Amino acid sequence: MPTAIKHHTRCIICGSTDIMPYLSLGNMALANSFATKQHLTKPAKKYPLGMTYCHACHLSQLTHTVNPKNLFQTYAYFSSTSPQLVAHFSAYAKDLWRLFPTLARGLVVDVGSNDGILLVPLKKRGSRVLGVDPAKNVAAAAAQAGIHTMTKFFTPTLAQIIINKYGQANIISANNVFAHTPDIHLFMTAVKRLLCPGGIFVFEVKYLGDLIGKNEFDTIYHEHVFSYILHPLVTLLGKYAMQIFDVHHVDTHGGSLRIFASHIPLPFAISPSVSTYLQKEIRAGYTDLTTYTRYAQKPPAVKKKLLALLTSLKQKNKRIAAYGASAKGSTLLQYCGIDTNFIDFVVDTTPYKIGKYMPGTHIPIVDARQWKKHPPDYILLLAWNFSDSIIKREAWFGRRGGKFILPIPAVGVV
Ligand code: DWN
Repeated sequence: MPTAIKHHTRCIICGSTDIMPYLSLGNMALANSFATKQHLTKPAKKYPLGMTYCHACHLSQLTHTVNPKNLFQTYAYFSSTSPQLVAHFSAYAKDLWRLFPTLARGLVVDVGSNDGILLVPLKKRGSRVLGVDPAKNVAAAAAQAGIHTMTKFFTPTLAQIIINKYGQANIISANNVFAHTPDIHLFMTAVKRLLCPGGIFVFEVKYLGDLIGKNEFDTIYHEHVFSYILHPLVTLLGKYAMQIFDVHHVDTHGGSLRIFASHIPLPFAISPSVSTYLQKEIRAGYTDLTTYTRYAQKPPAVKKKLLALLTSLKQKNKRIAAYGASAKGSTLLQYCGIDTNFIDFVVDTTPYKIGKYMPGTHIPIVDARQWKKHPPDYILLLAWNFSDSIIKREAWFGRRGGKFILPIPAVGVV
């Protein structure tokens, strides 16, 4: 089995050795490594989880990265489990057809296509679509939805195979995968080869500006090799004679950027949004290490407040459960040391996760029926990014006196 973990002493994007660690969340089990019953007796493999800042290109990257073969060949996350995400990607497909109708009619390759959450609405609108995702179990769900997926990692070799069979792509999309790829240069070489002249490379990434601004430290886990601001992405694409020409903020996953790029010379005008974001990032201090070292004091404050709240509730014999067996939930629970001493179970609607146990803390994951049979007094919203819709859909719980605990951006009870 290839080496599981790699410690980085250089910036992966620009190669500088002038990188400085600024946050450590401790040793953690992989955020989507849900344990089965027979694994409960074995201690979970844990890896250091921390961030470094590059003084040269302003990139935040993990101190240690895990071999993607250990993370993505069977995957626990099915994007379409969350109705809000299905709606988001349906609107995304509509936007692509509205903004680039001629390109959208051609071949669209979605890298990290998961269960086809973007390709299904694109295909319905008339796009020729192809998925790329190494997770065979999730690709099988895409196939059920009528989407063909090449179950490989995205490499220049795979790009050539796609070109030989389908031709170059008019649009390459990559959503919640561009931050997951340690060998981002291999990925970019593949994009450069596969994207047709005049085509667009559009990708969504969790925005570090929101992570810092809204204290979303639980979105740091080993799958997220990079936590991006726009500055290092400009540097990265420039290395491949590509340029960003538009940036939109979107609400997914606590706040993300949707970024549009193409080959130089650009076939599109550069939107003012690009310089606006770059200037905002400088003003906000995101190109200055002190912003990150100052931010590093916030996670311990959340841990202290959340543990104090849960401890006081347990002292009053309150029953507490959690909602959303999310990757971010794995980070939050492990970092705060919250296990079955506090939380009886985690509710989730993902069939793959039900009956398994949270990574590292081994809290059982149950389906919605179970918690309705034995409702707790409090429910900790691990999927806080969907809190509005969850609280609305589970209003019955509030009506019977149940309370929701929101951990992020600040600990509170609603
Ligand atoms: O990059 C990634 C981000 C973008 O998505 C992946 N590495 C994995 C994933 O992270 P996550 O697991 O933190 O994402 P979610 O979408 O916040 O996870 C929500 C969890 O809650 C899922 O397991 C589905 C579940 N859920 C549910 O059971 N009922 C969600 C909703 C909205 C619901 O109503």
